[in-house]
Order: sequence, then C-alpha cells, then structure tokens
Amino acid sequence: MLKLPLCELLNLEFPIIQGGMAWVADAYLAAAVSNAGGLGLIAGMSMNGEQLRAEIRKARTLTDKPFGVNIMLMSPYASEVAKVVVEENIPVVTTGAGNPASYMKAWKEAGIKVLPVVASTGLAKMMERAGADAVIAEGCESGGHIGELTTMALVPQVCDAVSIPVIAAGGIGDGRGLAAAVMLGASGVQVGTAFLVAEECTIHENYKKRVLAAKDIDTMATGHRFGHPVRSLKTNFSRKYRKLEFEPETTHEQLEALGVGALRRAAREGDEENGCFMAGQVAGLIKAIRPARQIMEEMTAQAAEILKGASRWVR
Ligand code: TUI
Repeated sequence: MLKLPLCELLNLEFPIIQGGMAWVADAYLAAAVSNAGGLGLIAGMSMNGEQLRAEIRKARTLTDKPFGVNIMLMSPYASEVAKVVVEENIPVVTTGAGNPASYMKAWKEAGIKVLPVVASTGLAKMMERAGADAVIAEGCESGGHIGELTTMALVPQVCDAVSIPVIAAGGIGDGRGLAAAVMLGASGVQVGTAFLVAEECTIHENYKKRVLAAKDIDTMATGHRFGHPVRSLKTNFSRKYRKLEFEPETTHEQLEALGVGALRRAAREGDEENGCFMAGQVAGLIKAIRPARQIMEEMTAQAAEILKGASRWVR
C-alpha cells in the first residue's frame, strides 16, 4: 500500500492519475482506470462539446466511480468543453498546453477540483493564485506536447514555488519512477505511456506493438521551430516532419497540414506511414500488455518497496 496525499485529495486507492491522451483516453480507458482504483480521464482534445458529453455518459455506463476530463487548451473546442464539464458535474478537470485562468472561476464555483498541467514555476504560481487544487508538473520526458524542463528539474522547483500539492508527470513508467517522484516532493503521479498498452486501452494494435518494441532512444521531439514541441515515437512520419520543419521555406501552415489528423491516424487507424504515435521516453520500459489494475498495483508495490528500503543508506 502506498498512501500519498493525492489518494486523499481525490479519494483514490492508488496515487495515480491517467494522462489525458488525445484520441487515446476514451470512456473505456477512463472507466477502467477509475474502476481499478486510480483516476481515469477522458481527453476532451479530440471532441467538441456534444461529443464529449456523449463520451462522459458512455463512461458513466461503465463505472460508478468518479473520473475526470482533460481539456487541451489549444483545442478549437476548449471553451465548449469547458462548459460541458460543469453541466455534466465532472468532479476533476486537468488542463494542458496553455493557461486555463479564464475558466477557473466557473470551474471552482461548480465545485470542480482543478489540476492544471504546468511546465514552469511561473504558471504553477499563477494557478495556485487562481484557485487550483493541485498542479501537475510535467517534464519533457512525456509524450505529446512538452515544455523545456525535465521532470527531475521541474518537480522540486514547482514544489518550492507553491503550497498546493504537486503531481509529477513525465518519465514515470514503473515503481522506480513513482518512488523518485515522491523523493522530489510529489504528492502523486500522472502516468500516460504505461496506460497506452493497458489491456483496456482501445488504441490500434499497431500503436501498442510500437510502444512495446520501443527502445530507450526511440522517441523524438518535433515542432520546436513553431513553438509547440511534441514527443512521439520515431517513425517515417516524425522523421519527415522534422526534415520539413527545418527546411527554411517551410511555412507554419504546411506543417499544420501535415500534422492534422496524424494523432487520430495513429491511435484509431494504426497508420504506420502517416500517423503520429505520441509516447514518452519511458516507452522503452514498457514491456507487456497488462490490465490497468495490474499496472497500478505493480507500480505502487515496487515504489513502496523502494521507499521502505531507502533508509538503509542513511547513517
Ligand atoms: O498538453 C499536453 N500534452 C499534449 S496536448 C496534445 S495535442 C497537440 N497536438 C499537436 C500539437 C500540440 C498539441 C498532445 N499532447 N501536456 C500538458 C502540457 N502542458 N505539457 C506542457 C504544457 C504546457 C506548456 C506551456 C502548459 C502551459 C504552458 O504555458 C502556458 C502559458 O500560457 O504560460
């Protein structure tokens, strides 16, 4: 058993939040993780308001446990989905890829627990002032859209900057990562890549196979040139994107056109040529398909063992 402050904050058995992965984190995965004792999330990213509402209602047929919604703030539907979470009485909202300050008042008035993802101490402090219940400090080991700092550097600095709980994310693939996050001051963790290959995750089997086959150096970040770096598995697509990105005549529009739909093509169609298979640097640690409950049990048991044993180094 590993009881961290996140367990109490969100009434969870395991101190683990599932990442709000676009085109991956659907009703099935969210319900599975919540049923298994973590906090499941539906990713609002790929949906408009009504699609999200339908997904929330589907999840409610699959679990009686609370689950949350992740709102990707660069989504064209962000303001629509921000209203739907209130109307649907969603208890926990996480946000990513931006500053959710303009939505905070409405969410707090609705009694929602708000956990913004931050990649810097500046945004963390701003979120604390705006009423966030905790912040998720996400390092650039993560899959998907990333900031500049590593989890190792970011988490302790965010812990020093705010008084609310800090959840660590990025580079946490097993109990060693969870134990390390605790040592850095984290109150819990958010896990994405390890859940990509959960038995209950509905992504295309090609995606799961690629994650399972990935080695340590098999992810890369693209998109730096236009300010939105994204980490994904090295594929023909990501290499093509990288090459085009650094050709001087390439425009933002051209890159956007190449990227549109790439996540969906990976997650839903398993398109190995034109899909963008987002995954974190811990992909190389992930070796087997397991049910969500087993993923969390093994991670927390390993972390508890390590944390108990750590005192042997102290004289
Ligand atoms: O948001 C994520 N991960 C994502 S979003 C996504 S969809 C996408 N597709 C194409 C291009 C871009 C995104 C896939 N993966 N993680 C949370 C996260 N948020 N990581 C980093 C940040 C972040 C970075 C800077 C949050 C705030 C921020 O600054 C905001 C500000 O205004 O200061």
